Amino acid sequence: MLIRDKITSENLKIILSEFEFCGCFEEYKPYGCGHINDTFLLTLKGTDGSRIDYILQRINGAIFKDVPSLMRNFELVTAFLAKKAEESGGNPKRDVLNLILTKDKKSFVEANGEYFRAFVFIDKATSYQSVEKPEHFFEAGKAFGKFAALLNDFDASLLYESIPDFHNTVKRYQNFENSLKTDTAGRAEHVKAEAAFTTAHKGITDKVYKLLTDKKIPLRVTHNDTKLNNVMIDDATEKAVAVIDLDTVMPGSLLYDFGDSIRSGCNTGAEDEKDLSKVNFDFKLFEAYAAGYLSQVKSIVTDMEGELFAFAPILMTFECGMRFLTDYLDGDVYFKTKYREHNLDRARAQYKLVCDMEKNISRMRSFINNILTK
Ligand code: ADP
Ligand code: GN1
Ligand code: MG
Repeated sequence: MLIRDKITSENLKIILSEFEFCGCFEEYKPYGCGHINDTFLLTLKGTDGSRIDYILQRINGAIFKDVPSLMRNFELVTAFLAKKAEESGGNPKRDVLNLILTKDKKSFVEANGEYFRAFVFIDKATSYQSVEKPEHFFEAGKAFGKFAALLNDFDASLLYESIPDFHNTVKRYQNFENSLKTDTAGRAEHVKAEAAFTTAHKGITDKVYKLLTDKKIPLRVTHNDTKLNNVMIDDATEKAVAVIDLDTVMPGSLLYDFGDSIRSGCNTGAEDEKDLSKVNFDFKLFEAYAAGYLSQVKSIVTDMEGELFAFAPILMTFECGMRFLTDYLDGDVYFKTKYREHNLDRARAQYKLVCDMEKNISRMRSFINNILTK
């Protein structure tokens, strides 16, 4: 999917007149490194001349087909978390993503077939692309763990499933096989090694999925997109502030959430690193995240989930690599890409990380067991 970094002047006018922003429009510019939505930093000038920033997002309509239902999820989850923050003496204005409503109290604006939403800009905080300090990653673990623990008593039946089968690795594997066979973009020939790697890992794809469908591990309300840049870290205190990017809050598994954070944070290289010698699994960072995450979810984790925490990063890294590879085969229709081989580079980096994680599974297992049995 191509990066779209402009808003038509007609739509901008609609956005500015409908959302309850404070101040006069100054400018907007593309912001952040998300792969899905078009995110902008919108700057207004207050009546006293002060600068007021907002996050404005054009929701990816190709992926999210029912925006009103998606935004209903946002409203429910943010209201629930804000109440929890208030009850525990936290700051709901900063600990939770805050939606800007429209003048008629809606959480999104439709303008000529495009959907927009806006958030209070979380100031003096950073969303990191890679871990700069283990302490940050420990804090990210705590934040995503707390998120799951808080949502443990959220009624899952209230939620619309924004992307069905999101972490259904069995289905994701079938999609890969179909894309390889169909070869829409004529790229199958260039991915022989990656396709062989994928096929060789078919056996791991039903492990967690089957336990979930057999109800041997619980289906919970989870975030489902727990990569490092979906949590904001306060610049002064270096503690996590809010968990963001709530598009995929749906029924899921703690294993998916834990695994995806390890995938994104324990990579010594970038997600799209071309030089695979730079892509390795950082065990120290694994320890930091696991300690933070498990400190928050320990009391709700079942024995079987506990046993699978060391496998989850392998599964989620494999899933992500397979998704990038599938999108490459499909002609880059899902993830935003900056150049032709971008999804393939991403897939290769994920698969290199899978190999390195596989070598570390026993170490991961004993670290997790130590925490869970203490
Ligand atoms: P995507 O689904 O495309 O990943 P996100 O909701 O994660 O979109 O937003 C993309 C990026 O924008 C984030 O990684 C973060 O850097 C930034 N961002 C999103 N919401 C906020 C916010 N409320 N305050 C500050 N930065 C934000
Ligand atoms: C996407 O939206 P973003 O950039 O935080 C994707 C995740 C992938 C991730 C890989 C809704 O996350 O599932 O793991 O890219 N989100 C969606 O970087 O598909
Ligand atoms: Mg994001």
